[in-house]
Amino acid sequence: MVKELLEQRRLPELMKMKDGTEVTAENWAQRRLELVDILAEYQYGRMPAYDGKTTAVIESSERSAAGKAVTQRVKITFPTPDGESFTFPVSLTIPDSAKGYAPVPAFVFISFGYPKYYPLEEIVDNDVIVAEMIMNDVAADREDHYEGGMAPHYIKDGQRESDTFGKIGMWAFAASRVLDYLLTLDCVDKDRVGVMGHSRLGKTALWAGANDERFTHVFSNDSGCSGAALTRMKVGETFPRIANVFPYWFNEKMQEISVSVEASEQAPFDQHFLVAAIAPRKAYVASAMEDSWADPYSEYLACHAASPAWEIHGLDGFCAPNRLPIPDEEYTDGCVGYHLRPGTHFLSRYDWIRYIRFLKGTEDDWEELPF
Ligand code: GTR
Repeated sequence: MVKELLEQRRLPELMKMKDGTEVTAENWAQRRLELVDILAEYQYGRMPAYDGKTTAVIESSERSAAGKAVTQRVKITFPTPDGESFTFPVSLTIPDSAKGYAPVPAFVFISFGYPKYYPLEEIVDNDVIVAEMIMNDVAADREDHYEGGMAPHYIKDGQRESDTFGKIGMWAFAASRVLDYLLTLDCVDKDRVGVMGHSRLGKTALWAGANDERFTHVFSNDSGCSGAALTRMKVGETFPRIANVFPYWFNEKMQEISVSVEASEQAPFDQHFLVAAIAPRKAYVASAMEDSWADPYSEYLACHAASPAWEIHGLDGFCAPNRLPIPDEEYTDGCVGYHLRPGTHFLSRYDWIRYIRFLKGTEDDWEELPF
């Protein structure tokens, strides 16, 4: 059934190089770069080159999560191409347990900064570090003609080339700067560092993970259109709609492929390219049953369509049945995790708990997670 549903979507071929060569484990690294390049060209814009000189200052530190952790306010600074620098804050919570012998997993959580659900105590009880970065501290989530945040250091007078990045690219770039800092900390397990975001920030987490291979796990919560959901035959939000309402999230060329639904379905990529660009690392896509704007089935089918990118490495890709999912099902046996939460568009405790499990990876550690 899944095969037929995917055939109807007429997706661009994932497992062929641009020159037509079959994709194998040997040329995967090259194919991955092709995927990132095509997504940068048509949708998100290119990531600026970076020399790696990120610095951090701990501004304050306080006990948190009922006294089981410390939350630090850290100012992250990175040099910008105009010879200046840009600084943004991160809220970094380190459980006391991380001061033990073994380093612990960590999330870079790209956040709206207003109460979407953020279960700090559960995260801390499970010996996981979380670094929360708020999108508006990096670049405002509105049409500001690239005058605020990090944008003017990269874009002069609001004038962009067709492949200059937009806000999604900026938030993703900043997530990598948070990662620069986390990777300097002894308490962080470098083999388990995930990037996570909800909705527009789920799109951002996928793009951050596609670009930065140091993220070992990538979590997309209800990311929908131009996130994990296939564009071809998608229901709910479409490219013309998203490109019209949120042009500043994307590059300029996104407008050209978004003049109509037909034009967007002719684009030389679909969103399974984005999920696949995370291979052979771990990806997790989560949907909510009532989130028809994002389209849960188009997210689920994208996971199936991306799965060969893991299989060529001899890994299990997306281990899910040959049918559409029903609410409360989760598939986490392969390198691509998925769940379909009952309910609406939201980042809930239900979602977080499954992300913690997937990031930790070992069932022994799950005892304190009630569902
Ligand atoms: C909506 C947008 C979606 C999604 C959502 C969100 O307005 O159409 O693509 O990103 O916002 O971020 O909450």
